[in-house]
Amino acid sequence: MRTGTLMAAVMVLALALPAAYANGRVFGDGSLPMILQEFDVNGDGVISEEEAQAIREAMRNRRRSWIEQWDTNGDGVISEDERQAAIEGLRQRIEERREEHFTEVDTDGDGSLSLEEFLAIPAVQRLEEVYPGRAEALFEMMDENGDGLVSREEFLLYLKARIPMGPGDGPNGPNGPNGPNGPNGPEDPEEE
Ligand SMILES: [Ca+2]
Ligand SMILES: [Ca+2]
Ligand SMILES: [Ca+2]
Repeated sequence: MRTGTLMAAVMVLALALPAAYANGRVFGDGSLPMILQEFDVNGDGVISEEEAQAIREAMRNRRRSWIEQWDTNGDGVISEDERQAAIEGLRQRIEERREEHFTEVDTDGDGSLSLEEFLAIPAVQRLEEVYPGRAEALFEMMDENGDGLVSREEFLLYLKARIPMGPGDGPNGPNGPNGPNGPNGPEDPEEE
């Protein structure tokens, strides 16, 4: 049931989050989840009532602008077709971002990633720092046909299969849970 997912996620964000984190409540180990950090204006690690209001406001605006975007015929209702179109649009955007990401990391522009190019990706370097040896194993996993290179297709295929939520892995793609791609990974196992 993909159709309800988008709206459901928006509703959850709009309603549940601010309520849960209002009143100066501290999250988990005391650090705020990323989505809330940007609202922790004074940086004390706690969402004050005032900051919680700002969150609610931002969520409302976001939700409104999404609805405006989806309701292409302007009747104030998101029809099934409009919902599908919105999801399709998001899917395309995600794929475009992934394509761009590949182009960025394929530094010699030959259309495939060498191991060196792969290891030069900042996110991969971070992975390697935390789990030494992991990056190379990952590269081999992505290299489906085992020719020692990760082609554009192999790269995209891998992202599609492993990271359905979106290109938060991209250097410029902080995958804010508020990103419209968040609740709408192109892959929804229930539907396939
Ligand atoms: Ca409509
Ligand atoms: Ca290359
Ligand atoms: Ca390959």
